[in-house]
Amino acid sequence: MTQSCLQSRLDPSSEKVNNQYYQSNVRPGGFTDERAEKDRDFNTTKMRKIAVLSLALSFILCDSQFSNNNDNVQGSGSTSCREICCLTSMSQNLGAVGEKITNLVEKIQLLEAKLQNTEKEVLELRSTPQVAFSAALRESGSGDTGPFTTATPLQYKRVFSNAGSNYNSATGIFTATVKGMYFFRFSMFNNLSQSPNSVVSLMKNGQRLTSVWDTSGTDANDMGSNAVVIPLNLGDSVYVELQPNRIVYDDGMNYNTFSGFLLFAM
Ligand SMILES: [Ca+2]
Repeated sequence: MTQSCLQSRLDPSSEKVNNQYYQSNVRPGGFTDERAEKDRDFNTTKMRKIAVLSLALSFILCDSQFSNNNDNVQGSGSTSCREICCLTSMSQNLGAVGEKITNLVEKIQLLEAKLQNTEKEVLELRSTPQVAFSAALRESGSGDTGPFTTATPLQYKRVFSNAGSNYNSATGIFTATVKGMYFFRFSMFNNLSQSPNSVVSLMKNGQRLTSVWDTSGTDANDMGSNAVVIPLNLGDSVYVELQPNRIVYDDGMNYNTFSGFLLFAM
């Protein structure tokens, strides 16, 4: 009975447990994961090797025990009793090894599932659109910009960054190529005159969002900023508009800036 038990552990038919385990991983479409099949063959081979080694070890241990017993009590006991004792010991060893292997296979399967989730998240992060830009008004030199008789988009020429190339320094206009939620910020420095005359507005598709204003008082060197978080569709445009007959000043200090970036796609 013990031998048949051992044979069943070494017999390929004993893979039923493993087969059931892997069949649970058959995908909804009815296709078995090829990788899981390879892993199963690999684990089965390993289990066989471990079982054979355990069997050999059990024989050695058992033989050693019998030698000691024979030294102490010569002539006592029969051959059949020694065999039963030996097989019982082997069966216990194999049972313990089998349990450990089962636990290891479960842990490996769990780690594989976690790794697959991590790989999926990395791919999703890599596929996230990257949109961000920042620019200052003047590329070089100093002086006023304006006045113009009509509202005019300010062309921020000194581009610090333009990931995604959605900002056009030739027009001063940001055009969305990704539908999503965006952050925009701009700053304004007045015209350095004793009578300030500066008004700029942040515009979306020709509609005013926010403004910075300095047209009264006797002080100069004032500046301010404003910002928005807005949703944009494909093709929406955002820019900073200098209002009619207004002026802004800038130089190498880069007081007037226009920046924006995609918060998340929608
Ligand atoms: Ca002022």
